Amino acid sequence: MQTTSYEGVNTTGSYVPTIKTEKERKQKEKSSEQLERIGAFQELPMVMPSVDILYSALRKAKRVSPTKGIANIAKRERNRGAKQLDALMKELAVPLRTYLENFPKKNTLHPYERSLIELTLGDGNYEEVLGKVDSLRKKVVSVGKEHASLCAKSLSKREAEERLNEGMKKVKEMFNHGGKAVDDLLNIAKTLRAMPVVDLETPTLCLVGAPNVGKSSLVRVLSTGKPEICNYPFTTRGILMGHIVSNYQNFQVTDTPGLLKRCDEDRNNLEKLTLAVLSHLPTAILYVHDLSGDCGTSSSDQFIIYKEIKERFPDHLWLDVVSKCDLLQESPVLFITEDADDNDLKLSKYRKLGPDGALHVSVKNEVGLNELKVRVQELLSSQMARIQAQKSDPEVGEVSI
Ligand SMILES: Nc1nc2c(ncn2[C@@H]2O[C@H](COP(=O)(O)OP(=O)(O)O)[C@@H](O)[C@H]2O)c(=O)[nH]1
Ligand SMILES: [Mg+2]
Repeated sequence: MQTTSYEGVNTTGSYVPTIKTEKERKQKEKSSEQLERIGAFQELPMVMPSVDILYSALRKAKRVSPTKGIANIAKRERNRGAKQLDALMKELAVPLRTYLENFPKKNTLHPYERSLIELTLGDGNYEEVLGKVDSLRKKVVSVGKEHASLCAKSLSKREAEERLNEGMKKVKEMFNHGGKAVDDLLNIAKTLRAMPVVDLETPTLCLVGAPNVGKSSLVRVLSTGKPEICNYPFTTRGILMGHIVSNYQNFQVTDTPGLLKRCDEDRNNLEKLTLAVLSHLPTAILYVHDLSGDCGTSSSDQFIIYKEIKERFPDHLWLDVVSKCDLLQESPVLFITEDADDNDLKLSKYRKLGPDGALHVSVKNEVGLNELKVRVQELLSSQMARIQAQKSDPEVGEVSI
């Protein structure tokens, strides 16, 4: 079955109707299921420091008394010892099991959250720490059981006491030794919980482009209030997040860290964050081009990055903006590293005007800003229509530009 795309608002003049194949349709459906599932970081359990878990478990275990009615002192003592060791084992193992059950498996997370985990904690670290907590739990259970059963076999009061003390000591040592995994888990939860919250149902405009092209300045201009600074834990530079309120509708506008011309393997976490946002979140793109020579990335490099991103995200709603037009001169700026490339017509056109249909703006001289706001408004309204169509019926969510 093939579904023809719904014709959304065309903001760049480059609208091409697309035909969706069955496979693409299924992918879309999958992504609409995921639409509901973001927000796992805010639901992570509160993890107690390992020393607190240990001391609380020891305290509780020591309060356990022997079963009533055992007259024989030796029997009573070994009953007490076995019960206390069993209690200690449970008091330690149960919280660990609860954590393991409530920290989601990475493959069940929304792909955006999965990327954030990788960018923040490093590849494989999340699973590794959870694995260590699980092996600590298993050790607690086996060592606890072993000593409880040894204690239950004691022949005298004294032996039972000794076995109890020895068991307590062993479990304590082992927990002290492996407790770092629990503390690592606590820190992971803290870090992930502090991550900026993303709302998949609020249309978001993402500013994309090379560094210093004027993205943050435009976020400030487009925001109706004062933009907040979002801090992702792996970057010291905050990312601006603003809100646009119009006709009682609320939109978001956000910066992404600048992209440089290089291959994916060489990209730093900031660039990877930009790609994760574009790959996994339903955002509209406002692509910023600085052709004035002011940003430090040559026009030809910007053109290459632009073409790559455009090719990579063909389904995103898109608007091109040439920034800092107050600085633009008659003849385009050429970096020393660049060739004149007179034969490349597309590039020489890009150097002068940016991509076809790009809006020229200047934050400094307030040129083009009103038109930009109107165009952004249109873009976000189409984004809203997409989100709602996808939400109410994934089949109708076949929207593409
Ligand atoms: N002349 C001029 N400078 C601008 C304009 N917009 C931004 N800038 C300057 O360009 C630099 C980089 O801007 P910024 O918004 O931080 O860029 P970002 O790195 O893409 O977020 C800053 O020094 C801004 O003041 C503009 O319209 N005209
Ligand atoms: Mg910036």
